[in-house]
Amino acid sequence: MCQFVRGLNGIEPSNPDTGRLAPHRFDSNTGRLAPHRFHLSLRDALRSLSELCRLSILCIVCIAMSIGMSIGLPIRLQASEGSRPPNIVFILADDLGYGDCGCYGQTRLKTPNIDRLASQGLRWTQFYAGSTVCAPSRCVLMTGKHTGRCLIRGNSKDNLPTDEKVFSEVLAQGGYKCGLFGKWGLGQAGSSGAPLRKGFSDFFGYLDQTHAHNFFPTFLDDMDGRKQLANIVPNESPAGAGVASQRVDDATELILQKALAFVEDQREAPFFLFFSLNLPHANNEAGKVGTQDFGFGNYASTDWPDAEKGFAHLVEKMDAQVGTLVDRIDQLGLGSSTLIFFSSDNGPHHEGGHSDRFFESSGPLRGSKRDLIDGGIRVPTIARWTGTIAPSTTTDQLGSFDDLFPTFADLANRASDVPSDCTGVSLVPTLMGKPGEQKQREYLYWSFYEGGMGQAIRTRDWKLVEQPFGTPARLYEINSDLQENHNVANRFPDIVADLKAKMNQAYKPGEGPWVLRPAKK
Ligand SMILES: [Ca+2]
Repeated sequence: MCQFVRGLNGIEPSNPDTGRLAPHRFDSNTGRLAPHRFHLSLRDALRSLSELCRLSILCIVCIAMSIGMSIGLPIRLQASEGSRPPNIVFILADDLGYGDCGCYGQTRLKTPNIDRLASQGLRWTQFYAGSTVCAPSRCVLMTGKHTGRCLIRGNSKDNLPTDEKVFSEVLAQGGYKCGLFGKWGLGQAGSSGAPLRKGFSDFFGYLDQTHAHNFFPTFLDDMDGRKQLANIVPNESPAGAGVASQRVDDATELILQKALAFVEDQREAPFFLFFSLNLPHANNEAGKVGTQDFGFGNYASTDWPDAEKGFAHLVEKMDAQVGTLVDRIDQLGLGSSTLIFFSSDNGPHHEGGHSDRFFESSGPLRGSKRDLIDGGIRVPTIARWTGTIAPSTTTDQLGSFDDLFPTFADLANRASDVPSDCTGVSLVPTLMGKPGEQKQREYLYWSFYEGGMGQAIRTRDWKLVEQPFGTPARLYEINSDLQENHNVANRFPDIVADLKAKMNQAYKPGEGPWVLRPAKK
């Protein structure tokens, strides 16, 4: 299409040897149109007629595509078979609630960059994280298996084993250059789960998730091992957690700079960038001042408690980093060849002195991190792909982190590499604005192994929650009862029995501590 437009403008001469269009001249000897040539041979005439037909068809195609793009119709340009697959940028916030962003109804916390991303793309209203805490959510994301099947089902120092396939491996096998910048949490240094053994060629950040609590650590890891930073952290844990007494190197900014450099270095191969923020998570080791490592930013003059000013600035900092990354992608002219997917790994925290109620971080939902009601697991989620995903659109299509392995593999033309025990489905039809082609899952499922443990299941219309595990399950008409306040289990015993059967089907006991057990009385 570009060649045609350039030819029409006369910027680039046409040349039949290169297969480029010749809109001005049709003389195959010169490669130029000869409008005043009256004595054509039969062969020349047929060739000219053929060129005209080809030109007409391309004209129609170009006009149709231009009209489609101008009115925002989603057109699958990059993911079609045989074309170069899109770059994929996955931005993952840490503990960002469903109601923390302006585009999801927040009024006091300002998130202009995330809101802009939503205005340029598709905003999900019913997208779910893999779990209600960090590590299992990321395990679901990377392996495409929900927490009734995946290996790492709680915050731990477990390492993904060699034979546990993650989607970055599939993308790498498909020719993608994969970079991880930020928080990992699925494999310690030198282990089978380390990023470089999971498809990533580039890494800079935190391997251990408690290390990632610390915004000013004494070290970060990259491909070659530890990189010392100038911060001083008294009583630092072996993993690197703690509270800095001297803050010199802001890890979040160092990580952002590495991510930007990774994007700029990409010229040939398609790339996958996993920008895994540790914002707006609190520094839990800092206790009641765990949101205040960066001060208060533009919220310093508010009359809010310091913990809330600090939290607001963590969100502000996260949003600014998202904006910087997206702007760089656009400045490099990669907007139309890059899917940017933004989400959060679980619901809002109430740590570091912060209350998730202060800003109503769960929005219209109830609950927060560690809950299996929707406030703990339904997360803000946006997909932008300039020229392919229609701007300013929303979808109520159910989606979950285990859908992203098949989605990204599908985009990379590697759908056949999705493991047979993946519990998700490709969401590419939804991204492409073709809801009628979207395969629907029978249910989404979560199990949780902290405290009283629990499990939950979601279908299109229903949500069944058994938390603590072993207590009577509560049934909610989730679409009309977003707060999950009205337990209708007694009115619909057949629905409860059906969903309980599906829970039993979904859950298989895991290894080690990942076994559901009723709390001891
Ligand atoms: Ca988290």
